Amino acid sequence: MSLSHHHLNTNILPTLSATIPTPFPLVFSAPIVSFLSFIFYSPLSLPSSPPIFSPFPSSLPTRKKMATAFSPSKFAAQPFPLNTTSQNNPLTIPTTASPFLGSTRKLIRLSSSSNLNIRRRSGTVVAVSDVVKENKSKSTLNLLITKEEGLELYEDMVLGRAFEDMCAQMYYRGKMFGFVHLYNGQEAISTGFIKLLKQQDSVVSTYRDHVHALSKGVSARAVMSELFGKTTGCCRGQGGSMHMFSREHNVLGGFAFIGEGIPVATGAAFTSKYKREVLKEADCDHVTLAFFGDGTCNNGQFFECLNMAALWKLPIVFVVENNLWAIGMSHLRATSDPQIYKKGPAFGMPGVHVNGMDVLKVREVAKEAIGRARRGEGPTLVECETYRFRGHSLADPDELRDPAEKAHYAARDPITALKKYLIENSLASEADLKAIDKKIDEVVEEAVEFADESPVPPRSQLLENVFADPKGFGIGPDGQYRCEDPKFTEGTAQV
Ligand SMILES: Cc1ncc(C[n+]2csc(CCOP(=O)(O)OP(=O)(O)O)c2C)c(N)n1
Ligand SMILES: [Mg+2]
Repeated sequence: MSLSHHHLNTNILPTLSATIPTPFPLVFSAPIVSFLSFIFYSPLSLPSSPPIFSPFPSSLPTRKKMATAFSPSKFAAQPFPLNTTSQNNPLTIPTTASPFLGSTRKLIRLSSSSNLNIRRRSGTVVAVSDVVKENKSKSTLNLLITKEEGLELYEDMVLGRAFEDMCAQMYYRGKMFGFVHLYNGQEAISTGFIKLLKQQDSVVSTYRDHVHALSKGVSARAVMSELFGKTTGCCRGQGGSMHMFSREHNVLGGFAFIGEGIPVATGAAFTSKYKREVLKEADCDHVTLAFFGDGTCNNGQFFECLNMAALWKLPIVFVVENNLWAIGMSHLRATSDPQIYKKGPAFGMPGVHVNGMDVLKVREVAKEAIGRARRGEGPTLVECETYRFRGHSLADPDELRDPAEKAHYAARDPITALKKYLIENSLASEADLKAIDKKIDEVVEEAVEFADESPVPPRSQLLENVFADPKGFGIGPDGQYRCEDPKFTEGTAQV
């Protein structure tokens, strides 16, 4: 039976901590995290001055040429000689024209009135690049994917989109508390990468994590219930939107503090290598993917982890989801060299730029990078140029970004693009795709129904897993602190 969302009771979700005296900060409880997040995330705290779309109208450098193939092997073997110049560096690849950030160039010129001088690094770009060539051939022999693969990618992207469109509805109906950040528009990245992984491989995400969890196989029910704060959620309702976690699927967390997940991912990759090389578990070839945004790349943890990953040749792929904005801060305005992929070669690993609105191109690059990690050849930095179709979070009215820019990227919707490819290449019919849309609608409806009917966590769960030594903390079913119970002898933590 399909649930009519118009009839959902919007008042059944009390914020647990609101009714309970809390003598200590509940570091990991969803409401408090949400509160902290509010301080960080609130669009209300942004300066009220009009947005400056870009500070540098005409001073962008002449675009360099980019290489025509992703060729990480060029980076795998030899170290960079210290005295190598860009002329004689064997790793320097002549570059060809690329659409990189060029997509916004016109808009930048149009909308910018500021005239800041931007000092740019000169010299040849030392980087491999995207340009997984589009195959124009109609022959099925030369297609980038099989029919089955195409349908799987389509289904996963539609799941991500439909699931989150539903999240927006539920959020505005008061079913979710805290902040909720959607991934609309960026689905090609999650799908293009994660659908190539094995169960044992790990994924680390940010607060924009629902779709990564879904792509990795966490059920729509478990993710929706987590968003609803219910016991059936993948963190038993204790994590909420920004903290998806699944041990079974090796989703090692969504992280609310930017850059926080990158060291965790680096540690997971280190674990794989340690198991294989030190503990001699020969079949341990697990790969870790770390997803994070463009703004996060200006954070120190990014650089530290790139260094360690390259130094120890860890099986990790750093996937930058460059949606050109960090809340209301333009990437071009905040970053000394906006071409993030170029930072890979600075640490001795390949850096690749790819059109993140094209799932097939993302997938081709992902195959190379994941394969490289699995073969023990070390890390790769992949920058996916993308765009979020909604505000930073559902609390953001999204008034800062230029409508022309939004329209520009809306026309590149990755789902529409894949649909077109599948139909034009006779890999799927309209009817095939409609059937998938319908199936996903049902999955999402059912997930909402399930989440809505699931129980809220008991009060006693509120302080679980918060303190290293749980003795003395926790609230019993009677609402009293367990430590005040004379019979209290055991800890309260249960996982
Ligand atoms: C350490 C830290 N500093 C600041 C913030 C506040 N903050 C939340 S999101 C965000 C922008 C991140 O932008 P980006 O990395 O591009 O990711 P996107 O939201 O675009 O996916 C910032 C600065 C935070 N969460 N953590
Ligand atoms: Mg961003």
